[in-house]
Amino acid sequence: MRDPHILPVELLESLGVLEWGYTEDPAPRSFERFDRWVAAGGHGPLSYLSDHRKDLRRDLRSVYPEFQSALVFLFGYQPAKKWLNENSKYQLAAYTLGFEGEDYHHALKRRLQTIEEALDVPGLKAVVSLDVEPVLERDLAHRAGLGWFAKNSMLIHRRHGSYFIIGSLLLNKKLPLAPAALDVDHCGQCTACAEACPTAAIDVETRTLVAENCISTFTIETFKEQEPPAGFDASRGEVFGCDICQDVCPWNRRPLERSTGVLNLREPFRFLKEWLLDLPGTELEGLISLESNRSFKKKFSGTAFDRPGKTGWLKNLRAALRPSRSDS
Ligand code: B12
Ligand code: SF4
Ligand code: SF4
Repeated sequence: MRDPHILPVELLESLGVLEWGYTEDPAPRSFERFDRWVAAGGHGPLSYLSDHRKDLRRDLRSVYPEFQSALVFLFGYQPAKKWLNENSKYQLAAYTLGFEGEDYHHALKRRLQTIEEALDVPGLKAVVSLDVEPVLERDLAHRAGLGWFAKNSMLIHRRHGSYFIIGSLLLNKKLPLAPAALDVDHCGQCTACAEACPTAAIDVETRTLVAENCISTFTIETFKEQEPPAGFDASRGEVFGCDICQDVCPWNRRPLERSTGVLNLREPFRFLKEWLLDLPGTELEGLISLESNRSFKKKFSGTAFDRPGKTGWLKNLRAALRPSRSDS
């Protein structure tokens, strides 16, 4: 953590910020790579990457015309990851529980707004970038000196690994901060992530994914009944998201060792433990079947889990609990 004059260290720590960086560069280094990936169909069913929003990613000024600089923050969720490793029957992406059970789009937006309020700069305006804006956020974090583009396609930070969400404030003014030193590759000869990916979704040459093959796409972004990607049967039974290529990454070992492993769910999200973590899978499938679409949405509203809806969840559970699995 640095420069306590711009942002107090205690405030950032209390908001779960692992590290932060600064850049004045509006243009991603990797737009051409992204463009080639889309042209080759790498985005698969993720049409929000290929429609009119694709070219908006070329320059941050198409998202925020007054852009002069950005503050980029890494919000960690290692405690939830460690807790899940030690306690869960299910394979859930840990980010889902990492922000007290609340959908990070809500929880971290508030935290970014708190940071914005703490910035004591006359005339400063800020726009939040948090996942859904047409911004190449890994590239933005890279330009802010926060890590390298790894073979599993994650942005990895040398000290903090990759279990973090990237959230940014796009600003209308420059701040008195030095430009960041850009990180270089630290994957070396390792290919553990590509070897561990059960659905062969990782292209180590381009460091991108075939999104259609990724279990995360199947379990989070696919809302209708459909077959899982080939190889899913060899996975660990992921019911929502997938952390396999991060779990095997050596850069995540130390950050997890340093972490507390405490799962902190606040009201009204405590029911998540009872529903998702304590029940055997077949009972969960039965419970979800009994809910109407509307009551399912209502129950999970405000969490990460309402995105695929009831149909999407039943599809996930059926795929994950096929007879070959023993974890139900
Ligand atoms: C679409 C999307 C997905 C898709 C596609 C993922 C993918 N890898 O492309 C799916 C649904 C599969 C997905 C899954 C996940 N996602 Co996602 N996703 C996004 C989203 C919305 C866009 C990503 C995108 O544009 N992908 C297209 C690829 C081509 O672009 P890219 O990922 O930026 O990759 C660039 C670099 O790899 C670079 N590059 C590669 N090699 C080199 C070499 C050099 C020299 C250079 C300069 C550049 C370079 O070029 C690429 C193009 O810019 C971002 C949020 C955002 N707005 O950016 C979150 C985001 C990438 N996701 C995130 C997370 C947490 C996940 C999951 C871990 C969730 C889970 N547990 O299930 C998984 C991880 C899967 C994985 N291994 O990537 C985080 C990643 C944080 C991090 N540490 O990197 C993000 C940034 C959200 C956030 N705000 O924090 N995701
Ligand atoms: S998230 Fe899972 S399915 Fe997707 S690339 Fe990583 S290991 Fe493969
Ligand atoms: S597992 Fe190895 S190759 Fe994959 S991202 Fe981590 S260090 Fe890089």
